Amino acid sequence: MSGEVYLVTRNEGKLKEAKDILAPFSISVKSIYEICDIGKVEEKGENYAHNALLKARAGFINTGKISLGEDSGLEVDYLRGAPGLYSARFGGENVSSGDKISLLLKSLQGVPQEERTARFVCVVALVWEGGEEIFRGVCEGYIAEEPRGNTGFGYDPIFIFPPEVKTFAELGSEFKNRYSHRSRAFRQCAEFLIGEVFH
Ligand code: ITT
Repeated sequence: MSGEVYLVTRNEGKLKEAKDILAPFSISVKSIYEICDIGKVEEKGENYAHNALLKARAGFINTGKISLGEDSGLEVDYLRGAPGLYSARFGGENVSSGDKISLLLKSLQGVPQEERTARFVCVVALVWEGGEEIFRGVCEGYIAEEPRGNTGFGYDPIFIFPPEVKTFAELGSEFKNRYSHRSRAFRQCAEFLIGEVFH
């Protein structure tokens, strides 16, 4: 491995994807919670970048390790960008992914395909002794009429990737990790780490 970074997340789906995306760069990703219980980082920011930075800074301040924070969300155009920044809390705290999906589909009932456009956004913040950097990835698609597929996490069963006309949950992790918002953000981060951070 060329280096090791710590991701500040409690989301197992994100952690697994980050590990798989960075493995080909020989970068090992571990959860910060494996080495330090830094508690829950409040997402008080007004945008993805701010929230991602709050997480990464909490990791670095508590451990001194190269820390990554990631904030992501699903923006649905018909809902004027909702749930967006509040994707994890859509419908309330502790609502299951299945219930979030049902709620989202209900708010799009009867809306035709051309108005169901949406995008996944992922912002990764890197904090290390040399400074702070931000990387952003976007994946455009649209929202399915009903859930399909059983891989991935969160909204994957209702997010259709247009070139394949299949949901991320149908396409599987290998495919998703090639084209997703998270893949786009983390790969930029990997290139920066290799070029500027690891010595
Ligand atoms: P951490 O803050 O601990 O990292 P979280 O799940 O609370 O975990 P976010 O605040 O960034 O993370 O919320 C992002 C939510 O957006 C996430 O819980 C999913 O519901 C959704 N989401 C983000 N990326 C996704 C993806 O690749 N597939 C499906 N849903 C995704």
